[in-house]
Amino acid sequence: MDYAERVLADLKKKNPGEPEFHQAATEILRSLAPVVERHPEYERTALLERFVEPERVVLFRVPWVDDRGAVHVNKGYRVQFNSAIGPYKGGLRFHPSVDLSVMKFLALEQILKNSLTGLPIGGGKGGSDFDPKGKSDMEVMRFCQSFMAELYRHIGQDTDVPAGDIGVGGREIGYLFGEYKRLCGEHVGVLTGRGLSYGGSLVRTEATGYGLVYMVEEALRCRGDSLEGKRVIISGSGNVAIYACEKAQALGAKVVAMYDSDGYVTDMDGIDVAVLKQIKEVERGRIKVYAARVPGAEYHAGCRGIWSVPCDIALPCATQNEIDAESAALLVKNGVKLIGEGANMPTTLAGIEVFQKAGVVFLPAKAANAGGVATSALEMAQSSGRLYWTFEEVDAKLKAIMTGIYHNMDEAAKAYGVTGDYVAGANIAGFRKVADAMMAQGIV
Ligand code: NDP
Ligand code: 2IT
Repeated sequence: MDYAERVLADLKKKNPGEPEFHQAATEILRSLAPVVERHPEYERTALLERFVEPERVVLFRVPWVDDRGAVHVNKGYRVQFNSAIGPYKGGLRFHPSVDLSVMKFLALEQILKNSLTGLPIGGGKGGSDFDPKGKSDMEVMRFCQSFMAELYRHIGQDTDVPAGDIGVGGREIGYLFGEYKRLCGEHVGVLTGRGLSYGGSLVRTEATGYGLVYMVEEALRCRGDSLEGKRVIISGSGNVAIYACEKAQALGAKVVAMYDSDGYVTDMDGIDVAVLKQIKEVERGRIKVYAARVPGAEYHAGCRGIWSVPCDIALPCATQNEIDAESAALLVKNGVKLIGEGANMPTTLAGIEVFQKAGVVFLPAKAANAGGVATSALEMAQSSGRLYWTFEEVDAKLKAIMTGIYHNMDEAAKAYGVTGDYVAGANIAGFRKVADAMMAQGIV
């Protein structure tokens, strides 16, 4: 068995019951096999063994009181996975499905994603199994305050900088920041995705969705094509999905279907983004309402059916493993030409294989959704410099970063003889910088 396969087998044995972590590690380590073959010093210094073991995992309880006075206890996590190239950086996810496996897969992905941005940020992730759905603002605030009452001692602007993810948006970041400031007495850039009135950056809200579409646009441009007239499906209807929809349509595409965890809507005229934002951002409502408000739109219960809607491009922007081999085959049969992953690991390993065998252009999450964290790093730079850049300045930097990542992974794939395999290209390109930094820093 070669070095990468041995490390993978060992990882599975040492971390039982962590399927998402195994899945992410399998994809990454298999891509890295040819790299470690060219660098025997990596095996001598147990570089891969160190790379797949988090530097630190913080696990804590989060007690909070609901509006009726009942006490609840949730689990809190922060996985500080790798700080070779910069302070730990990565979002916080509040969702009932959060467990150690989910946290570790997200943090592992984040290491390579953050490296791909070219900016000095290490990899981390955190969150809780708390479900913000159906909770009042005051319940969410009390939960965030309790979460931060423990987390504050593990983070800092130069050590670990959390941000949002599923279930954590502007409202939650505000409550978390307020509590951090009260406990530490410091107004610093310890969280990103902050509001514009207290240190946030323009474009951070739009960044992941816009960045995804900038990469799609570049991939199409390199093939003599464009978004003009393309039919697009976007899963999810949260932060990433909304701004992917907005940008794709601004560039001439029609987004014909979107979903939330209850069901999906179709709108063959193209989703009305103003209505979508009103429902999702202002009312915090369900996607079903969209079909009731927009003539011609239809609602279908259950979200899996979305992949049966014919499209040229699919942008999964909700959660992990939304597209399995069966859904992938359906998309291929209906003519999909490009997949851009906005969510983290939305396609199963078998699903990826279906797309790649069919010659579909496949832009993997750690490259395609890196625009969010890249803009977070730009927010950190503005905080440290005590200054603000204009929307146009940040947007231009985001676009340059996304096209840069595309070419970086494209070239890495070519250099290793797997032209067009962007899964391998992204893993290799991201890993090279982390490996260099780890080698330079000794056995730590
Ligand atoms: P939001 O909480 O804003 O939106 C999440 C969306 O996905 C909602 O529509 C939600 O539906 C849906 N969803 C979540 N879980 C499930 C599920 N198990 N089944 C079906 N639908 C589900 O999160 P974001 O938009 O911020 O994040 C979406 C994805 O993008 C995640 O994978 C995240 O890790 C990734 N990402 C986010 C970045 C960011 O900057 N925010 C950056 C890079 C990646 P419902 O409301 O019904 O739960
Ligand atoms: O998955 C991700 O890259 C994010 N949720 C964004 C992380 C960040 O620190 O902005």
